This record gives sequence, structure tokens and C-alpha cells, in this order.
Amino acid sequence: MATRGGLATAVVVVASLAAALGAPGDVDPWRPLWHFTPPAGWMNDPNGLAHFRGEYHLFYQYHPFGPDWGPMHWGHAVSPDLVRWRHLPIALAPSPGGPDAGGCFSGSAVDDGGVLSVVYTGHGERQVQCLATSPDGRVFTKHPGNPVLASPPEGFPPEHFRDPKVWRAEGHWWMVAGSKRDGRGAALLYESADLRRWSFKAVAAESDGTLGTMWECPDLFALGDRHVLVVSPEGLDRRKALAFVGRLDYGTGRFAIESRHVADHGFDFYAPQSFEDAGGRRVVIGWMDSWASKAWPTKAWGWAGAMTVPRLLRLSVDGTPLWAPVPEIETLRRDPASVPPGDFGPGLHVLDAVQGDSLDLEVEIDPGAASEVALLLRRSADGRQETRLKYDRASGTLAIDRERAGAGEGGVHEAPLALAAGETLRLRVLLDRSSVEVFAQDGRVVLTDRVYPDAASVGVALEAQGGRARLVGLRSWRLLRP
Ligand code: DQQ
Repeated sequence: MATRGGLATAVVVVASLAAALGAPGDVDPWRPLWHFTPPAGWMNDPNGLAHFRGEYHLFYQYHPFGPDWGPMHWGHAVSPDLVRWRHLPIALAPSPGGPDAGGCFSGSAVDDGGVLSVVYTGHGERQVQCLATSPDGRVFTKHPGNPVLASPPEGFPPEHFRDPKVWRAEGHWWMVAGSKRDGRGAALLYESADLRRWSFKAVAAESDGTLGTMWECPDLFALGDRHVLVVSPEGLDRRKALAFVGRLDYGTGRFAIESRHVADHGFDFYAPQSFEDAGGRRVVIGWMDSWASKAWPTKAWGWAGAMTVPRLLRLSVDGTPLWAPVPEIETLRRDPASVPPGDFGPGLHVLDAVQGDSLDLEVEIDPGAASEVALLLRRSADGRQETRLKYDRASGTLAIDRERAGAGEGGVHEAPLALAAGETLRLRVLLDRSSVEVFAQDGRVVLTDRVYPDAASVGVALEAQGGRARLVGLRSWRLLRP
């Protein structure tokens, strides 16, 4: 049985046509130029990321019939390079009377001997794991024996058992699924010979009581000489996704956590999923929005939800995750500009050479005698609107301050970042109409926020308080629509 939802597919085709004609981008100030967004409707988690037969596949939690979360489908797009995406018909829709009648929730994809195979959660009163396969990577057939995994182990609630992430290692298929026990998030490990019959191996890891009440979208993979477990916890402040670095023992099924990290300290980053591409790179894409959001200004334009820039994940020699935009993004760079080194502040220093709502910035600042240095982005000519990326020496924090960013919610979202004596602040900043992504200190600290400024707010400025700071260098490029 092919699972293209007929009406849903028609919605996507019409919306894609409108997008191709330039309608949303031309009239909607917040539709990103180059970040992935749905053609119309609501999008949340990235699903089924895969590099299959030379194409990148991105599936996503999708409600095609309106800009609010609703019965979940799997939207689908492909790309040759992680930058230029092409919308495809919906891959999965809920089957009335089936185990996914309440929605096709999050899951993952693997290449099973030349068949693109997706394992996802069928949502209903219970949550169960289902399989669908596609030899061509286009049309998916649900396994007649679904669900392939009907219950979690004893002690875990069947209504909180979701988001299977599958990979191959040691001659088997492995899966982690998210769940909870006694109010603590948990990642459950399973193994299978054929993706159809699964046996429970162990609770790979669970919260110690401080790491969230339910772990959504677990992801577990080898990286360098270690493993990384990423989870998206409910019940934590702002539901920040966490990355645990440690080691998975395939014999016991236990993941030993060696260090804990916040994957992204911004407001708008959740449910990241990774995959390994043909070049052996670990690529991560996150949902660039938040369940904690109260304002969704783009709903007025009929859509909601964006994906982050695809990010390469590496570990430093001391085992710290380092995140970086994939270099393919640099193919969108045009109009290079630079600002010569020099002192600035106290006070405002407007950078006339650098302006835009879709920019790639590389900035190095020596805070010098300043107590605070700030890079002002999306600034209006009258200075009333701005998104402030600020480093505060006393508190040792880097923060996105969107109190005066425009429409949408305000808030100041901080990351700990203590510069050593003489250490400069090194920033890579990506702007795309309604987003700000910041990679500091070679990607040790990442902050992602959505912002909704006026289209005319395109200024960039520097500001120092409490003393003079020094701009060591600034290079910028405009990022074009692919
Ligand atoms: N979103 C999906 C769930 C997942 C949650 C439902 C995380 O599968 O747990 O849309 O954002």
C-alpha cells in the first residue's frame, strides 16, 4: 500500500508551486532565504536524515493542513548538497484504523541493502514503532506487520515510547527510543537482525533526576573514539537539547556518560537528529523553533517551523562537542566585505559596510578594557530595533538579547563562556531573515534564536561598555537564496 496522502500531497504541490513563483519569499519578511522551511503548514522535528544513493534526504514532522501542530505526516525533501532542497510529495500519512492512525511521529532512516527504510512512531493511545520501506527513496510502503515493536519493557509507559533512531554496528541493527520511568527520561536500546523483529537490550541511559522527565528524540552514534547520546528532554528549563559524551558498551547495552553538554544554548533549537554522510561526516539538523514559544509570527503567512543550518559535529581532543555550519553553505556567499581592525567604544560604532538580513559573519573581538561588548544585528536606522549578541565579562556569558528584536517574544538567552586572559571572542554568525545562529570559539558554544524584525532593519554595529575594545577582524558575505 503506497502511503502518499492524496489531499496532503495536493496541498504541498500547490504550495511548492507558489513558492517556486516566488510568492512567500517576496511578501513574507520572515521566510528564510536558505534555511529549510515547509512549503506551507506546520513543521517540527527533522526525521529520517539519510544520504541515500547520492542524495540527501530530509523528512520532517509535518501538518500540511494549517500552520499549527496537527495529525503528523512525514514531509520529504531531497538535496544534492544539504543547501539546495527540493520538496517532494508527503512520504507518510496516518492510516485510519492503523497503528499510526493518530499520527506518524518522529523516527529515522537507514539504507537496508539498497532499500530506504524508515522506522517511526505510530501514535495513538499507545506509542508503537513502525516500519516503512522504499526502494526508490520516493514512495514508501508501510510494513504489513506493523507495528514492529508494540510495547516498551515493563515499567515504561506505553504512551511515552517514541522517536526510534536506528543504526548499524557490530553486524546488527540497533535502535534507541525515548521514554521515561519514575519521572526520569530514559533512552531504551534494542537490537534486530532485520528491522522487523526487535529485542530489548538495556536502558542505555536515564536521567539522574536533573536531566528531564521524558527523553524525546534520542540519537546515539560513534564519534571519534567515543560515542555521543543526544536527547531532547521534557521538563527542563527551555527544553534545551543535551549532548552526552561517553562510551556505549554493546555487550551490556549501557552508555556511560563522561561529560554533559548543552547542544545549543539558544531558545530555538530542539529535536536535533544526525546522520553520517558518504564522506563519513556527522551532520546534525535541529528544529529551529521551540515548544516553549508563545509567539509564532509566521503563522500569519500560513507556515511555521524552520530547520537549522546543517551542522558538522566533531569532538575536540578533550571530548568537547564542536559544532560548525557545513562548508556547503559557503557556496551561497556573495559580496564579500570586511572591516579593518581598530578600537571601538565606549558607545556605538555602526558598520556601514555590512548590512543585511541574510549574512554570514566572521568576527574576532578583543574585549580589552570593556566590561561588555556587543554585536548588534538586524538594527533599524533609528536604533529602536536590534538583536544584541553580547559578551559580558563579569558573568562570563555570551547571550542573544532579543528584547528589542521586533515581533515575537523577547528574552535574553545566555551561554556560559569565560574567556581566558588575552583570549579573543571568535564568532561565526549566520542570519537568515528570521534567524540568528551563533557559533563561538570554534563551535564550543552555540546559540540559536528566531527573531522577527522589520524587513528594513538590516544594520550591523559594534558597541562596547565600560572601556575600549578592539575589533581584530570582521569579514562578511551576503547569503543568497539557493
Ligand atoms: N515531536 C514528535 C514526537 C517527538 C516530539 C511529534 C519532539 O515524536 O517526541 O510531533 O518534538
